[in-house]
Amino acid sequence: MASQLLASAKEKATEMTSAKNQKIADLAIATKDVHHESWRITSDWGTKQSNTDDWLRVASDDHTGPGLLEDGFAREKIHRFDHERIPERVVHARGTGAHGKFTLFESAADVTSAGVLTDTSRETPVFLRFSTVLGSRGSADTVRDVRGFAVKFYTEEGNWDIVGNNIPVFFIQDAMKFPDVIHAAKPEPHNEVPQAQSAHNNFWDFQYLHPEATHMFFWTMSDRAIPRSYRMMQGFGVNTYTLINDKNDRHFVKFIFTPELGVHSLVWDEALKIAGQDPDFHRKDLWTAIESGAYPKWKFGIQVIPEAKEHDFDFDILDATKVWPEELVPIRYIGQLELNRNVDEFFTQTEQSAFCTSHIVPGIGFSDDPLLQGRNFSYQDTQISRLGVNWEELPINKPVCPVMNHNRDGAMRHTITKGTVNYWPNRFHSVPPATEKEGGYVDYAAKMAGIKSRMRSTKFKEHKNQAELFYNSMSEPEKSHIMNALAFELDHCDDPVVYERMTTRIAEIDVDLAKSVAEMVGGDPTKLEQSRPKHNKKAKGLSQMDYAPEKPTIATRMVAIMIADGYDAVAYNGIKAALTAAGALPFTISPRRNKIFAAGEDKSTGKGVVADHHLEGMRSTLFDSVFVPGGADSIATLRKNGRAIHWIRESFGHLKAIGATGEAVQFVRDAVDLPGMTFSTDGDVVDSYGVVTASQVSPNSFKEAIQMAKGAKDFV
Ligand code: HDE
Repeated sequence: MASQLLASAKEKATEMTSAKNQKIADLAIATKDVHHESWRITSDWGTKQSNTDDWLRVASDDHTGPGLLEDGFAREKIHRFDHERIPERVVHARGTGAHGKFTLFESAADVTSAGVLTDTSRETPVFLRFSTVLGSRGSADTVRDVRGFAVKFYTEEGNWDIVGNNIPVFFIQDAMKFPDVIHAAKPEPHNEVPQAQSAHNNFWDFQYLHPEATHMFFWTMSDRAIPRSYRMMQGFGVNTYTLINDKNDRHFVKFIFTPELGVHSLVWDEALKIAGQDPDFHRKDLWTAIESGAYPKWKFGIQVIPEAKEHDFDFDILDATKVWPEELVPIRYIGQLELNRNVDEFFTQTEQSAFCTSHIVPGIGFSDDPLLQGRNFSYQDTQISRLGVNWEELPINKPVCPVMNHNRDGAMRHTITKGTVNYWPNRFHSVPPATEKEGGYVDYAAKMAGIKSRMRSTKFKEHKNQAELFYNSMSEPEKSHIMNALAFELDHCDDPVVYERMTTRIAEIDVDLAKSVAEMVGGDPTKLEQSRPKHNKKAKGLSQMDYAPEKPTIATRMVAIMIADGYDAVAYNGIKAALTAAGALPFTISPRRNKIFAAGEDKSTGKGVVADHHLEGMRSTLFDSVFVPGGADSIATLRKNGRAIHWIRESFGHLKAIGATGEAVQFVRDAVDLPGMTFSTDGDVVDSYGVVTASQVSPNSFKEAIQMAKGAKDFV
C-alpha cells in the first residue's frame, strides 16, 4: 500500500518538477535508461555481445581449458569493474543529495546586484548534498556529528555554491588548522578506530588544546548533532561573505536556511540503535519524502552588516567560531529552497557532485574571514584529485549558462572546442571580457593596509563568551542532553589527561555542568570552580525550541500498527485510512509476515492482511509512533511476545506517541508500567511523562498525539 502510494506520487512529482527545471533538462541529455526492453548488451566500444557470462577459452566436453587473453569483452568487463572506485571525499564522505529549486519572495536589491537574489520571477535550479563529516562513505547516518548542507545554485550567471553545515560555527578560525582538527577527529592513525565518532582521546585532546573550539563543541554535544531528519535541520553558510549592490555598497552577510518542518532531533539512545539497525536512516527518509511528494522546504535568510559597522561588535564578524546573535543582526528571510526530485543515479549525481566556496556570481563576494580564504583554495584543489581537472564538465557540475574559455585538455576532457587558437586575445577574437554592465564579475575594490605577519586580530582571541551564550540559551532538557553527551564522549576517552583537563575547560563555561560531567567520567568535582566570570546572557535562535514547525503536519511520519490474529479490523482500518489521508506512512507489523486474520474472519476464505514487517525484522526506533488496535486474541498473542512488549517500552522511552484501543490499552499500560507513573481513570493520559495514550482513540486525537510527542521529544 505504502509503495503504491509512493509510485503514483512519484509520477506526479516527476511530471511537475521536470517541466521547468533547466538543470534537469540539461541532465536528460546525458541520461540513458536501462529499463528499455528492446536494447541489446554491447561492449563499451559498441559491438553487440553474444555472451557476457563465459570467458573465451580453449575447452572440450571433458576439459575446461585456460581463458584466452584475446577476449576483449571479458577483459573490458573486468577492467571496468577493477576501476569502479574513486577516492572518497577527505571529509564529508558519507552523504546523499537531491534536486530542487530556489525561489525568491523578496528582492534583496538594496544590498546585492545578484540576479538570483533580486529577480523574484526566477526559479533557480539547485542540487543539495547533505553529509556527515567524519565517517567513511559506508558509515552510518545517525552518528553524533556535524551535518554538511552544500547547495549548488545553477544560476543564469554561473554556479553559486553555498557549502554550509547544520551548525553555524566551526572548530577553528584559520584554515591552516584544518588538517589538524580533521586528523584529530577522524579515526586514530595507529588502528583506524573509531569510525564516524568524536568519542575518542584525540578528538578531545584537540578540543582542550584549542580554546577556540569551545563554542563549536558545545554545539556538537547538543541535539543539533543528532538530527531526526535532514529535512528537519537548519543550514548555515558559516563563513562571512559579502554582498555588493548596484551602487557598489558592500555589506557583510551570513546565509541561513531554516526548515519548514521545524528543527528536530533523535534522542541519543535512538541514534545509537538506528546506526546499527538502519545505517541509511537519513537517506531513506529524504528519499521517501521526495518520492511521496512531501517536498522538504527551507526559508532562505540573510543577516547583513553594512561595511561601515564591521567593528561595532564585541566579537570579530569575520571569525567563524562566532554567531551573529539575532538580537544584534536580525535574519531577513527572502527566499525558499525546495527539494523535489531524487537523483536517477547516485554515483553520477550525488557522488560526482563537487562544491567550491570560491564559486560566486556577480553581486556576491568574499570577506577576509581566514577560514573562508583557505577554503577558497582547498575545494578546487580537492576536486582535482578526486574527480580530475575536468570535473566541471561532469553533467551534475556543469553550469546551465554557457561556458567559454581557453582552459584546455587534461584527463577526460570531452568538450570539443572548434577553432585554430587556444589563447586570448587572438586574431579572430579580441572582444574584451564582459564589463560589469555586461555581467562580468568585477572584484570589489577594497582598500588594504597591514603588516605581513602570521597573526590574528585581537577580537579573535576571545573564545568563551559565545559558548556560554549558547549553553545559557538552551532549555533544561537540552542542557541535560549536553551533559549526557559530554559524559558519553569523555567516557570513551581512556587517557585521564584528556577527560580531566576537559572538565576544567567546561568549568570555564559552567561549573555546575563541569561538576556533573566530572562526576560521571572521572576527575575531581570538588576542585572545579567557575574559573571565568559568567555573563549570564541568552540569545534567541540558538535553542531548537525556537524552531517549531510553521504548519504542524504528520505527513511522511512512519507509524507502526501492531496486530496479531484476532485484531479489531474496525480500529485497524480506521486508523490506517486516517493516517494515509494525512500523508503519514502506516506500516503493519505483526509476529509474522504471512496473512494475519481479523477477529471473526474465516481463515480459509478471508483475505487476511499481509504485514509489511514482522516484529523481529524491524525495530520501534525506525518509526515515529506505534498504534495497537484492540482485539482479545491479538492482544493475548502480543502479551506473550517479548519483542512486542519491548517495542512498546522502547517507543515510550524514546518519547513517541503510542495509540491503543480496546484491549490494547491495558496491554500498553502494563508494558510501560514504571514506578511513579500515573494513569487517569478516564482519558488514560500519562501526562507526567509527556506521552499520551487514550482508550477512546479517534484518528484526530492520535494525529495530534504524534505531533505533540514529536514536540515533547525534542524537549523532554
Ligand atoms: Fe569543508 N571541505 N573545509 N567545511 N566542507 C570539504 O571538499 C575545508 C568547512 C563542507 O557535499 C572538502 O569536496 C577546509 C566549514 C561541506 O561535497 C575539502 C576547511 C564548512 C563539505 C574541504 C573547511 C565546511 C565539505 C572535502 C577549513 C561549513 C562537503 C571534499 C578552512 C561551512 C561538500 C570536498 C559536498 C567538504 C575543505 C571547513 C562544509 C577538503 C580547508 C567551516 C558541506 O575541500
